[in-house]
Amino acid sequence: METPGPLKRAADAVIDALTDETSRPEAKVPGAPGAEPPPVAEPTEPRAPLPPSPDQRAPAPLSATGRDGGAVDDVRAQNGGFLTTANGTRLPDSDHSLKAGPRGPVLLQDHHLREKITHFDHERIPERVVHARGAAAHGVFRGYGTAAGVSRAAFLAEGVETPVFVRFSTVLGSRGSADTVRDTRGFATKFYTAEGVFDLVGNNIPVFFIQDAIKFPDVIHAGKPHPDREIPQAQSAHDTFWDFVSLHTEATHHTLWNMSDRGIPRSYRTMEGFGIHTFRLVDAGGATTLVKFHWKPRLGVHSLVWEEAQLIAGTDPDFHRRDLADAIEAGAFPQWELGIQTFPDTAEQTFEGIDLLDPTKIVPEELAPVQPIGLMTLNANPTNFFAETEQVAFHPGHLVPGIDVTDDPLLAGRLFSYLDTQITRLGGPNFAQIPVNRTHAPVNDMLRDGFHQDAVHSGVAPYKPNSLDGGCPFFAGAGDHAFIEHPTPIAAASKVREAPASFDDHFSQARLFWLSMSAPEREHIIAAYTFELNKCYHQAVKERALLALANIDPYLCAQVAHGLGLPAPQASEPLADPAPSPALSQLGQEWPTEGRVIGIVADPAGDLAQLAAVRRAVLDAGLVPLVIAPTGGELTAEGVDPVPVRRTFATARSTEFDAVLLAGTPAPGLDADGGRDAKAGAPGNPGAPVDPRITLLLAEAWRHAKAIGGWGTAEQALTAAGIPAGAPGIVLGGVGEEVVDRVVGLLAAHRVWDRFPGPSGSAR
Ligand code: HDE
Repeated sequence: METPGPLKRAADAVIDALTDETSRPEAKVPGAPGAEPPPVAEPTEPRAPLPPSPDQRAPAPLSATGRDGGAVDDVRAQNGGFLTTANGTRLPDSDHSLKAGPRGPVLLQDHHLREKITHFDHERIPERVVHARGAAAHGVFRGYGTAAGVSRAAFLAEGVETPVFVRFSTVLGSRGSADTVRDTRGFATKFYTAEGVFDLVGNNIPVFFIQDAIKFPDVIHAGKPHPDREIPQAQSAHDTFWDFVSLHTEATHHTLWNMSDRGIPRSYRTMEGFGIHTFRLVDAGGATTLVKFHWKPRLGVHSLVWEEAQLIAGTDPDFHRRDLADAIEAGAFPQWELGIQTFPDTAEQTFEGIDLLDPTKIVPEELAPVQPIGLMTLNANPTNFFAETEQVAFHPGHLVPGIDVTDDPLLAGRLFSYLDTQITRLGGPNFAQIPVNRTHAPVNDMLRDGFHQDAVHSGVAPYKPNSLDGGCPFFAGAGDHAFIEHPTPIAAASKVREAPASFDDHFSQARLFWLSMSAPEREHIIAAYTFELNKCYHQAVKERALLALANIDPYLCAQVAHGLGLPAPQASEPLADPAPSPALSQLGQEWPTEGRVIGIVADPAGDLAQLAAVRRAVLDAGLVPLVIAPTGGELTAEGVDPVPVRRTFATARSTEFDAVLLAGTPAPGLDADGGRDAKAGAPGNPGAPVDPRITLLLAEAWRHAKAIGGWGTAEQALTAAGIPAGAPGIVLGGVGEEVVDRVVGLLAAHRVWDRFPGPSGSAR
């Protein structure tokens, strides 16, 4: 199991492109489409297709049965310089149907027209019933070897590098919905191991709404748009969702996580991932350990604030997918450590009184620390969204020797569902042969035929036992890397439709989560519940939702009740008294900042040499600088390299930036009139000393607790936006590069939390 060549080649290509700033000086500012800059005039000289961008990679060029035939990476890409039919016949024209004379009629014999239109008519496949909206990346997982004592899985051994494909997603929205909605996020990883594919199909929240898979259609029907008007899209802020979760109180813990900042991540790169269920690891000697899987982002856990999330849903609905692709293109490869919490595999399957088969429960990290077992680096973007991100098919039943499942009733249903759903979505039973789904291990499966069969099977005996094909294929034993289900004992029982009594505790861990939050995080939770429930029409639904809150915390309940204009009910059962888990809070540490975006507001009349130096300092710190100026193009001055403008005052919005720098105070641009750009204020606005779009940008950055830096005349712009120069997270200085240093330092804590005082005035 050596590092496959394509992984390193792709990573090297990105790094070369980044370091070769003579050929692509703007390579560190991501987002340009295409592998090379296009000419203004339409190219007419036939040439081979352009290569993919250096940041992109396609699935490994293996056969449908997992064989490496030494094919080149782009063996499946478009080929040849001329337009052809699907069968490779060259075409002279694709703009005119074949007609009887220029005015028609169109002739039925036009096979090119029919092929083009027919294929187009069938371009769509059903979107996923849940998790339809997503984005993905290629990468590599490197085992630390620290799991060797608990699992025989070969890919977890020290130094083994395994290619991975990861798809992040929202749950409720359709394929075209906005990225930043309040929702749980999917975090699904396909490991192409030498022992077969292992899929870890997890979420960014460690608990689930329901304890039994049979209720999954119910919770999803409640969360999806109402069946009569098909609204609202990608939202939980509506009556059917709250009707269900308030009647079904086992959803309380997950709902609380959704209403917390975890429901609106800043980036896929800043999300934790969780396997949720307890899994059973098996070591080389057959000994078992129960575990929960965790992905820990190297950049820390970081979220949006709700107003940002709402603004972005309008200004950049692709915010998360853009962020992931841009970071990888810029060489800021996101990384996560895979970790496990381990528990003895006892007959009770509990740990410290927590039922390990109940997927609405966590085990606090303070009770069972997360032990790192490997590092995942996402280092290449997909080459084709449909072929890879849309067609990838995950399945919790894709297991490898050393990783087995437990009897969590939620997991049991998933082991059926994921295989089943692909048959409709991907049009038949052969989806494992789609390039992105192909295993990197040899396949000899005796499964035959079916729609879209890509393998060309040989032999005459796809059955066992046989003698006609020499008895092949043969059964594998434990020594041949076979997946052998662990013979877990099952206690004598009767058939019942019941849950264990421990599954009845619906509130104690919701309270644990609440008590673990800092003051600003609690305020965000109160605001989220108040927002969502105020969007409901039915009084009964709101009253019922308040009953669940009363069982979490009286302050939370009273504040939300106040916002709804309703009385706060009393708890229906005694409040639990759990020890808080500090690991659940997003505050209190510092994290790396690479790949974060800094907006630099340029004053075209200001010191451009200093602006260019600041831009360079931001790049050197591994962040992405986007210069904002009154118009597009370049800012030029005698003796200074031209500074490319990436956003104008009309197109920039604060939500795109993690921090803002002010290179002085820009006067209003020519278009700073509400008649043309409503952001500038009322039409006919006589104008101010500062462009009003910049005042708005600063005011938003201020209330979203972002660091703001400036030099030269910058203080004037701050004053216009009502921001005190000495306030937390405001950095003014004489030298731009020093300001950059201090602003990047502030970004390490993600936000300037002191700007979110709790009602008591304390920020924490
Ligand atoms: Fe899924 N889920 N799920 N789910 N799920 C699907 O499979 C399902 C659950 C998760 O990027 C579907 O291929 C049932 C928990 C992710 O392609 C479907 C139940 C967790 C993704 C399905 C659950 C997840 C899915 C839809 C209740 C976290 C996206 C399309 C027992 C541990 C994967 C598809 C991707 C997708 C069924 C609950 C995570 C219908 C029946 C719990 C990340 O098969």
